[in-house]
Amino acid sequence: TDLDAFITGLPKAELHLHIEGSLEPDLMFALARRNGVAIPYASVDEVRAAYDFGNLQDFLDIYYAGADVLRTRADFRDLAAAYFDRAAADGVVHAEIMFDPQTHTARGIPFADVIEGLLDAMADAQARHGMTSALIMSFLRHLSEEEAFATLAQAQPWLDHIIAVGLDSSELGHPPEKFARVFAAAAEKGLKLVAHAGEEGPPDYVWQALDLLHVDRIDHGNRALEDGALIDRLAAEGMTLTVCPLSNLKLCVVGDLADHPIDGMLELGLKATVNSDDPAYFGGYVADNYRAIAAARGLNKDDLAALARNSFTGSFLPADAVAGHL
Ligand code: ES4
Ligand code: ZN
Repeated sequence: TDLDAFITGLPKAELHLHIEGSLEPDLMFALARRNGVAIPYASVDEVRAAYDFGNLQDFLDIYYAGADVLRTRADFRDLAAAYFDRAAADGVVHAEIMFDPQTHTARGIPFADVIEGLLDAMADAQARHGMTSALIMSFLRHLSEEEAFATLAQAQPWLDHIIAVGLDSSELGHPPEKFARVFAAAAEKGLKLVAHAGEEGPPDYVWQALDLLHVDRIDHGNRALEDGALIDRLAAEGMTLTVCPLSNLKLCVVGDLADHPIDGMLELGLKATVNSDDPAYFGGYVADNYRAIAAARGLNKDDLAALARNSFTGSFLPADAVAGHL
């Protein structure tokens, strides 16, 4: 349709994407074969049938198991190359992608192999698609502060290739305050800061991300809408929220996309953006997310253009590059 073509043709930045969450079942099988890794599925259909989640933890258990097929620098390159190809086809011109080094270093995969494979694919995406990209190194919040500090130390030789640190994995019981010191250390090294907050966790976790972590963006932020003072704070600061509609549906953060708050966020003056989170697990890439939310909430072209504009103003691109995309 006309709106489909408008969405695909709209230049967009993707700001919330876990590269491990872009592992499609067919690549999972190919890498399992290439690396001689056993996987608990007989077919791609069986994999897809397993992607029925009641909450965030249900998803994370399957997501970490799937990541076990990723072993070599070439695996990380192939994973990211497949994502960049799909993103380019969706009209993404800039992508800030998260990776979870601890998921891999805990299995004995060298940090160097993970990041060098991703950097290979990023250079290739620039060459083949003219796409710019940046890396966000995410700490797993179910692990300790000490382990996050060790990961930051391992990243030291590549800090010029990392734009920001992030915070992901099991939110409930692992508040932002647990990582205040490691985020301060990252900021001192010149890194930007983002954190998942208010996906399943309460508004207090969003306050903590702002006041204790001093984040530059909030990933998700849905539950901030429960707190009027927090809404006012986010709006006054012009804080970007990286919202993920199909993720919210699959993880039961919303019961139905028809009840999704994306347009409500815009009306409240919040800088909401649309992102795919873990597209191989949640049923679609970024254009699918724009299409789904447009259909469910009756968004028009102006709304969609505002969301895309927010994706550039909320990005970590230099000001002249942002201006070039507006
Ligand atoms: C994630 Cl949707 C989501 N939430 C928290 N942590 C994550 N890691 C990958 N996807
Ligand atoms: Zn996420």
